[in-house]
This record gives sequence, structure tokens and C-alpha cells, in this order.
Amino acid sequence: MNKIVFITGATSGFGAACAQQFAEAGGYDIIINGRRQERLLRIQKDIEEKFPVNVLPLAFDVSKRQDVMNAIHTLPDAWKNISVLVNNAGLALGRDLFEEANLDEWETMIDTNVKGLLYVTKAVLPFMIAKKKGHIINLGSVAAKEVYERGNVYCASKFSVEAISRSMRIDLLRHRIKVTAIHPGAAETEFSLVRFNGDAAKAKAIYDGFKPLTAKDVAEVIYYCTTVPEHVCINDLVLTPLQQADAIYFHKE
Ligand code: NDP
Ligand code: 8X3
Repeated sequence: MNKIVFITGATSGFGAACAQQFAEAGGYDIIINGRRQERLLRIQKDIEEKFPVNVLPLAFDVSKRQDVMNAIHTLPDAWKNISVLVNNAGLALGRDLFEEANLDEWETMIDTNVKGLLYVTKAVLPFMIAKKKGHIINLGSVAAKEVYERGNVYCASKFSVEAISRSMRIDLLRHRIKVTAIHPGAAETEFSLVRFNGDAAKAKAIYDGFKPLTAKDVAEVIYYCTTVPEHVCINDLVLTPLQQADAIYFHKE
């Protein structure tokens, strides 16, 4: 019987690449989440045509508490046996000085990156606690390690993911649940397009002068964290492009 991996934010970027990665590796059926139902259906079809796995599309907005609870509590029984939860759904909106930034954008980042992660985890945890086994993988960022100019609330939301991951790891020790925080540097996905409200030129310029990570690079590392022996937990992992040292220092050519 296949294990089950539940990936939030799987309609694009790291989440979509993770779904492909787990499917390719085999041994997992995959729950994919995102708000865009048509993309979920396309990804389900694509993966199920290529690999002998089952994919369950589960469209909901992670920031809507009741929708999260309804979607997860009403999962068919066979899909409740979740082994790995990848809390990946998230976004940055804007890159503005503190005094100029938009309050609605701040709230959306906090609601999605922090509260969304908490809601999904709270809903999934009882399944893992019942079997005294599970692995929660949270997507932080280099922005969880250093703040940078105009990063303000995005950085704060990722510092929260870092703190939540650390406290989860302590509280869930007794349940034998692993907690891994993954902190990527600059990766070319739809992230910057979303951050700059669809401005493709501005989004592309972020990656000028260096070779960014790809979604596949990050997905391979996430998957790797699930392959270490049962008694081993990778707690915290930072990966950056070769030309990036941390959230601030780049060597651009
Ligand atoms: P993408 O924009 O490519 O993907 C983001 C995913 O999150 C999409 O599938 C989107 O789906 C989903 N999402 C956003 N808001 C919600 C919501 N409210 N409910 C459900 N799903 C949602 O970005 P990345 O793949 O790059 O980012 C994934 C994660 O990695 C994020 O947490 C991001 O902060 C983090 N990260 C990204 C880095 C980068 O440089 N790209 C570096 C470090 C961390 P939909 O729109 O269909 O809802
Ligand atoms: C995304 C990477 O550098 O834009 O978390 O904060 S960065």
C-alpha cells in the first residue's frame, strides 16, 4: 500500500515539482492543494498518466480556517493516513519600505504563510498522532534567517515559520513526528510574478546575473529529507544558488 503525502500550494513552483518528485520516486499517493482547481486537475491528469500513483486534488484556500477544516476532516478514510505533510503554500506580496507597504498585502502574507500553515497542520496532526508517526516539512526561506530591506512582513512571516517549526519539533517529539524546516534562497518560480503583481519584467530582473535554484532543485531536497532512516530527522536545511550566500549577499555577473 502506498504512503500518502499531502502537499499544499501544489499548483505551481516547489509544490508542483514536489508532486512530480514523489510520484516519480514511487511509493506515495499524493494529495495536491491550491486555490486553482483547473491547475490541480491538470496536474492530477499529468501525473496519473505518467506514474502508477493516485492523486487527489483538494482545492481550498489555506487561510480560510473553516474551509481547511472541512476539506481535511471530510477526506475519504483511505486518504487520511497521511505520512508526510509539506506545508508549502505561501507568497510574498510587494517589496516596499515599511511606511509605504500595503496593509492588505501584509495581512494576506500573515494569513497565508503563518495562519494557513497552522490551520493545515492542526487539521492533519490527529491522523499522525493516532499512528505515532509522521513527517511535517515546512517551507521557510532564507528570509526566515535574515531580514532584508523592504522584506519586512514577508520576512516576519518566514521568521514565524522558523519559530513554529522549532516549537512543533519540541512538542511533537513525544508523538514520534519529524519536523523539518527547509529554507531556500532565490528560486525562479511564479513567486516573483506574484510578489510584483504580475509584472513579468520586474519578476525576471530578480534573477539577473546569477543562476537561481529551480523548483526541481528544491523538490529533490525536500524529497531527500523523507528518505533518511526512521531514527534520523533533518531539522533545518538552508539551500541557496551557488552565487547566493544568504538573504542579502549575492555574487552577480
Ligand atoms: P509559487 O508562486 O510558484 O507557488 C506558490 C503556491 O502556493 C501556488 O501553488 C499557490 O497556489 C499556493 N498558494 C498561495 N496562496 C495560497 C492559499 N491561500 N491557499 C492555498 N494555496 C496557496 O511560489 P514558490 O513555489 O516559489 O513558493 C512556495 C513556497 O516557498 C512559499 O511558501 C514561498 O514563500 C517559499 N519560498 C520561495 C522561494 C523562492 O525564491 N521562490 C524561496 C524561499 C521560500 P494557488 O495560487 O493556486 O492557490
Ligand atoms: C523567497 C526568497 O529572497 O525573496 O523567500 O526572500 S527571498
